[in-house]
Amino acid sequence: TWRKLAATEFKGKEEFQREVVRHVETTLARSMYNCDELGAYSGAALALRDRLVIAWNKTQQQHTFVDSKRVYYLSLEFLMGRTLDNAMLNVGVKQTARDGLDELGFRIEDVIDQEHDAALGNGGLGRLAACFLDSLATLNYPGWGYGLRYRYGIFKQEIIDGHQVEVPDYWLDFNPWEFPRHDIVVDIMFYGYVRKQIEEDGTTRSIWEGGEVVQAVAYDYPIPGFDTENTNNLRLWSSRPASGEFDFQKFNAGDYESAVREQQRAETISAVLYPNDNIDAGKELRLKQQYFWVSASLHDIIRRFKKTHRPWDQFPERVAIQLNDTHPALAIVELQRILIDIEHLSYDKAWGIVTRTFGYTNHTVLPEALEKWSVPLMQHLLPRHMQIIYDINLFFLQGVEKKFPGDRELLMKVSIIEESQPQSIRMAFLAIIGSHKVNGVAELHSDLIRTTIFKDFVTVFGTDKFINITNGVTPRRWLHQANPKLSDLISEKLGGDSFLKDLTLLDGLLEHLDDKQFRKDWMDIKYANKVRLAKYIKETTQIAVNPASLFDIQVKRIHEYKRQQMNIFGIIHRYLTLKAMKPEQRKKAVPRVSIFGGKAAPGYWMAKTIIRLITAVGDVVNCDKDIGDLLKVIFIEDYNVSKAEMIIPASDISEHISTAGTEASGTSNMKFVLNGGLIIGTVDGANVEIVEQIGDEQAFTFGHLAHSVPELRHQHHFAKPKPVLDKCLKAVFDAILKGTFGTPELFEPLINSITEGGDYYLVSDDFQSYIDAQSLVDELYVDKDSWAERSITAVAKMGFFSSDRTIVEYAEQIWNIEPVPVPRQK
Ligand code: 26Q
Repeated sequence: TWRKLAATEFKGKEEFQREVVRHVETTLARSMYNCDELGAYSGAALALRDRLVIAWNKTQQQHTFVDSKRVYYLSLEFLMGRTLDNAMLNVGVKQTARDGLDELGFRIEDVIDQEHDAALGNGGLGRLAACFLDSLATLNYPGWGYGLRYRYGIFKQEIIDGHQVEVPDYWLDFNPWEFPRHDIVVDIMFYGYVRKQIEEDGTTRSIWEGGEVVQAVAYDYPIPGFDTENTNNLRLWSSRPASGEFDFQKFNAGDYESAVREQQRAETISAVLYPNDNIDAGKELRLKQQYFWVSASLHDIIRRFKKTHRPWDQFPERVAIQLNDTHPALAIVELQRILIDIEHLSYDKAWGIVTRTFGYTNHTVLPEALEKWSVPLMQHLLPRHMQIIYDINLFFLQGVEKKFPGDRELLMKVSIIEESQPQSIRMAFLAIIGSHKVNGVAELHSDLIRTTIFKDFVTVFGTDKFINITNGVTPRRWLHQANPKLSDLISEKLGGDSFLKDLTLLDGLLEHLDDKQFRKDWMDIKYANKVRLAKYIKETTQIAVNPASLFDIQVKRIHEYKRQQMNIFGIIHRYLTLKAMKPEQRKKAVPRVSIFGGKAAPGYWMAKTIIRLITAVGDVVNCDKDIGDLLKVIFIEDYNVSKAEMIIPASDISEHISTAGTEASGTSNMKFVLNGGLIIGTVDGANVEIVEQIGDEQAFTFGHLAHSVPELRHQHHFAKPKPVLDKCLKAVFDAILKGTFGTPELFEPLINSITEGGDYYLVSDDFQSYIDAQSLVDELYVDKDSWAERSITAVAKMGFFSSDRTIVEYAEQIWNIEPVPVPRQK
C-alpha cells in the first residue's frame, strides 16, 4: 500500500465504498442494485474527485498566498489519456479503492477500463505536455497548463478492409474531471479595423474595434502530483457566442436559422483538434483557434497578476510563459498589444517585459511543419496584430543592421516576413525574437537547429539563447501505472518506491544483476505483459500470437519520415526468406510478432498507403501454413494513450527508425526501454542519448548519420540513371509488384517514391543496414539469459529520462521558478 495524504485519504475501504454508493445513488440517481461497471467507474471517479478538489483548492490558495512565480505552459495539445487510475496512484488510494470495489463486486481493472481517453493531442508534443504537468505537480512547482477544450479530440481510427477510416471522438459525454467556470469568461475579438487617435498629450493611440466577438469560457481540470498534496490546474477554453451576439433582431424577424448559424460559428472555434502531426495545414480556423486560446489565456494571466497590485516591471518576476512550439506564438504579439494599447506602456518598456516572459520550445525541423501564415489572412483576421508584427520585425531588423551594417542578405534571411507570393509570417522567427530562451528537445536536435534552420539567429543573438533540454517521460504513468508488476519488483529490490520520484535510483538494480531469481522474475513479468497483449490481440483481431515469440513493436503516428514503410519492407524480406527455406532450416528461425499501431492524418495519402500495405501483408502472412508462428503481422486499431500503457510493457524490441536528423527527440523510445524492452533505432533524436546512457550493447543501432543526409539526398536527386537497389529491397518490391499482397496498383506510389521520387527519406540507403541489425536481434534473442541482463541493465541506466529531470532543467534554465510545497497538515 502507498503513503496516504491528509486531504486525499479515505479512512479505509468502508469510507470509500460509502462515497461511491452515495454518488451512484444521489449524484447519478441510480440504484446500486443494477449498477454496471460504468456506474461503478462514475461513482469511484466522483468519490476520488471530491478528495482531489480539497487538495486542489488548498494548493491554489497557498500559491496565491505565497505569491510565488508561476509558469504557464501554453499548448494546443494535452494528450492526457485516462485520469482515474493515475489519480488514484498519485494520491495513494488505489489499494483502498481496489478493496472497496472488490467488495462491491467489481474488479478495479474493469472499472478503470470504462474511462474514455482524453485525447486532446496528436502524438509526441501533446503527450509531452501531459508528462510535464505530472512532473510540475509532483515537484511542487506552481505551474498551470492552458489549452483548448475541443469537443472532438483526435479521431478514432477504424480499420475497414485494411483501410483507415476516421470516426469522430465525442469524449465529453460524462466527464467527472472537468469543472466549468461559468464566472471565468473572456471576450475575444476578430476582424474589425484599427483607428488612430491623437491624445491630449500629442501621442497617437491605436484602437482596434468593430470586429466580431466570441466568448471563451474556462473549464478546469485538477492535476494531482505523486506523493504530494500539490494539485495544479489545467485550464481549457471553450468557445461560445458572446451574450448579445445572438441576433434577436433576426430571431424576431423570423430568420431563426441564420441566427442559430451564427451561434454555431462561434462554437466551431473549439470544436475540433486538427489531426495533423508535424504538418502545417494553414487553415483560417486554425489561426482563429490559436488567437482565441492565446488571448483568453493572457487575459486570465494578467487578471491574476493585477490582483497583486505590482508594477508592470515585475511581471516577468511573477510570470513565465512557455510556448509549446509556435502554435501559441501570437501570445508574444498579444501581450505587446495589451501592454501598449490598453495599459499604455511605452513600446520599449513593453517589449522588455515580453521578451523576459516568454520561452519557446521547438519540436521539429521538418520544413512542412514550420508554421507560416499568409500576411493577407493575418491582416484580415487580426489587423492590429499585423501592424505590431511589422513593428517587431522593423525594430529587430534595425538592430541587426546596426550590428551587421550593410548585410542585406542576413536581413532577408532573418526577417519575420518571407517575401513569398503572398507574403507570409514565419512564426518560428517571431517566437525566437520574442523569447529570452529557445530550446530543442534532444542534443542532436538542438545542435541541428543551431546549425541549420536557426543558424542566422545564432549569428544575431549569440549561442547562449539557444539551449538543449532533452525530453523525458513521467515514470508514474509509464512505469508504475502501465507496468505495476515491474514497478513492484523494482520496489522490492530497491527497498521502496523512492525511484518513482528520483528515477536515478534505478541504478541500484545493477547490484542485483547476477541474481538468478531476479532475472527470472524480471523475464516472467515481461512474459506476463506479452500474454496480456496477446489476449487483447486475439480478442480484437481474432489472430492468435504466441507470447513466446519475439515481440517487435512500432507504435507512433504514421509518417514517411518515421519509416514504417522500411519496417514493413523488412518484414516482407523476412517472409520471403522464410518461404525460401527448407522446413528443417525454418525450425531454427526465431518466431516473431511484428506489431504496428498509429494514426495517419486524414489527408495524408501516402501514410494511409503504408497502413494499407501493413494490413495487406498481415492478411497473407498470418494465414500462411508454411509460416505458422514464425511470423505474424498485427495492426492494432486506434493506438492511443491507454493502449500504449498496455502495449509498451510487452515489447522485446521496439522500432525508432526515422531518417537521421528528422525525429526531434521521440519519447516512446524512453518508455519502451524503461519497461525493459530494447530498441532498434537510427542515430536520431533522443536515441543517441539513450544509447549513451544505457551502453551500446543494450541497443541495436544502424543507418546513415544525420550529417550525411543532405549529400545522400543530393545524389538521389541527380543520379542518372536511377541508382540500382540492393537485391534484398529489389526482391521485396518485385514481390509487391507481382501481386503477392493483392492489387499492386495500391502500392505503386509508395514504391515509386523510393525508386523514382528521389527517396527523400533514404529507405534504400539504410535498408541493408536495417536488415543486418534485425539479424543481430534474432541472434542475441536466442540467449535468454544475456537478454535478461541487457534488459535489466538498460532499465537501471534510464534515470536520466524522467520528465522530472526535464522540468527541473526548464525551471532552472528558463523559468527561474522554485517549488512551493503545500503544507501537509489539514
Ligand atoms: C502545425 C500547424 C497547423 C496544424 C498542425 C500543426 C502541428 C501539429 C502538431 C505541427 C506539429 C505538431 C506536432 C509535432 C510533434 O508532435 N513533434 C514531436 O514532439 C515530440 C516532443 O518533443 C518529439 O519527441 C518528436 O520527435 C516530435 O516529432
